[in-house]
Amino acid sequence: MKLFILGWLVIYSVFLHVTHAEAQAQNEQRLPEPLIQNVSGRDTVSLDGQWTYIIDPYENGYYNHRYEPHTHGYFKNAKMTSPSQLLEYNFDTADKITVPGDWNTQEDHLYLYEGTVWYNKNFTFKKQRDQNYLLYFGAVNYKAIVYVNGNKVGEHEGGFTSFNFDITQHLKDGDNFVTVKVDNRRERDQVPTVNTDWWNYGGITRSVSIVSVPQSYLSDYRIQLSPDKGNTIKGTIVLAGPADHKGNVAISIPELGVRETVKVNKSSTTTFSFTANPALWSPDTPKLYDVEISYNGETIHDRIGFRTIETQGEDILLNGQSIFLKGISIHEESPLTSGRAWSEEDARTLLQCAKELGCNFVRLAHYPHNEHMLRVADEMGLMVWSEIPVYWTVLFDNQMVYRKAEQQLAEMIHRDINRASVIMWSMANETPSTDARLTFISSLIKQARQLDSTRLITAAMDTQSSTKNGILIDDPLASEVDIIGVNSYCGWYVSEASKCSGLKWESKYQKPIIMSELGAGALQGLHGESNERWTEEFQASVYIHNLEMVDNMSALRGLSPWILKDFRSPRRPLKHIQDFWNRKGLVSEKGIRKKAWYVLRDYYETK
Ligand code: GCB
Repeated sequence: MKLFILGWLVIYSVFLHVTHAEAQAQNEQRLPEPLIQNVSGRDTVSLDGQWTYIIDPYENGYYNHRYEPHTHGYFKNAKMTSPSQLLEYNFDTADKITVPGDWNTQEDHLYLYEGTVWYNKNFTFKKQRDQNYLLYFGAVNYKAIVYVNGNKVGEHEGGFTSFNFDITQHLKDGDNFVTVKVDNRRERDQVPTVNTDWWNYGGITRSVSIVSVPQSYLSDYRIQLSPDKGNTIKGTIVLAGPADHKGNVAISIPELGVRETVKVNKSSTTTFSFTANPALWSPDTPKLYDVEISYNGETIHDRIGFRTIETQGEDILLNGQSIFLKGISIHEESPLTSGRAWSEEDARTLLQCAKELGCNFVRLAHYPHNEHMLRVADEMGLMVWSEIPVYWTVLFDNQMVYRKAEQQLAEMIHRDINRASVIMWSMANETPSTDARLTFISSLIKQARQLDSTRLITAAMDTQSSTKNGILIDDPLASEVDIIGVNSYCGWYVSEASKCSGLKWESKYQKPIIMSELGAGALQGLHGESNERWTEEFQASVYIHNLEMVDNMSALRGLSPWILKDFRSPRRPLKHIQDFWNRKGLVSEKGIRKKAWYVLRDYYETK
């Protein structure tokens, strides 16, 4: 009997092993190809518009087929194990949804939905000989698994960064279909983790396109002013593709009389430098140059500004001159629809609003925003703080989580490396001061400096100590960054507004400080005394006293109060006041200015 049981145990464990191996092969993660630079300056076919979708809270379309590698999901025409599944889940009868766009604000029944939704798009295509095709997503929140004509082409995790897959072998002349499994469930081991103060908008939230490139193609480039030598432009070009790299890359900047040729060799990365005297980019003169880069039959157009940014003691120097950052924090939420912002019009409206406030700086919180925001900021002359969602309590002692954060950091830096507006990369927001967190964020900083040594590093911290007279900045993380970001809610979460003006701030570190958050909530249109919470007067009073307070901080070189516009947040349920909106906006969700708007605008006029 004992032998019999043992025999079964052996057989069962072999079975388990095989099943596990099959599942692993099946789930094999195909990671995106290296991110392609400047999609909007290339030859593309847009897949934006109407897609069909199926809501799948139980992941039926995925897990029912999890052991058959080629029959994932609900695709029409795919070989299915169960015909009944095919009948029930045919995309032909499915409803339509717009891409780009979050699902929450498009369909009432998806307002609070968190889970899987399958997206499908049918399209016709004509392939050109000797071209390669990359399927590019601006962003999908949070996890995407992508199929072309029923074949899995890859997956991506992280809701705010771009990714692309080479789909050349799966794309056909004539009818094609792309299917995407989108899952926005919050999990403890994600970046961000389960707890945030913003809406978890799900869906294909940014544009989708097919980019056509030659067999050997220019996948990435960076062109910028050398930080140490004023009249030198330097850069890197990165080639990719199945064919051999040979020939020249031509770089021209007609307005500067630049026509350079860079010889490529078999290796994929080449650096170059040349002399030029560009007019420098700054908020007052946001000069951008047309840049043309050609290689192997492809010509890419870009508009690039040239400037330097550095710190010296407690100063931030833009083009060698000390500058004060008059900023505001912004969430990527549309001023037009109150859903996730993605369009150029959204970007123009949000950033124009910041300009009218008197800003020369914006903090794009709390994750990388869509590319329009950076390109419009370049054009309008707004300096940018760009950040990854290492927010609150991500699992700092988990290596997988670290890799996720590092991946998002690399994707953020890659995409926006040529934007003059971006002057600093932020690693984290309000993280608890522990050893694990210090190791985690210090490693991110090291990585960021390796990827881009030309920009400043920051992090927003709320971990200061109290002293007899006020507050001491002593978080060890502050010693790792170039600019110390401080979030402080004097008069709202702590203390009373009138007591804030007298608070004395000290810092252990000789570095520039940005007050990266301050603020208070107010329901636009609600009026009362300045000590009545939720009134516009209360919010204005908090601003008045906090601005007096920051004026006494000797190392203060900028601020980005919280926040431009009221934004949706499930953490804000207070009936008739919040109704799931964080009310700390200087304008309401409809764009109506509150009293505090004018307080900050007047303050910036004097700066
Ligand atoms: C913070 C967070 C921000 C919140 C804000 C608030 O400190 O960084 O994400 O939305 O406070 O309104 O409480």
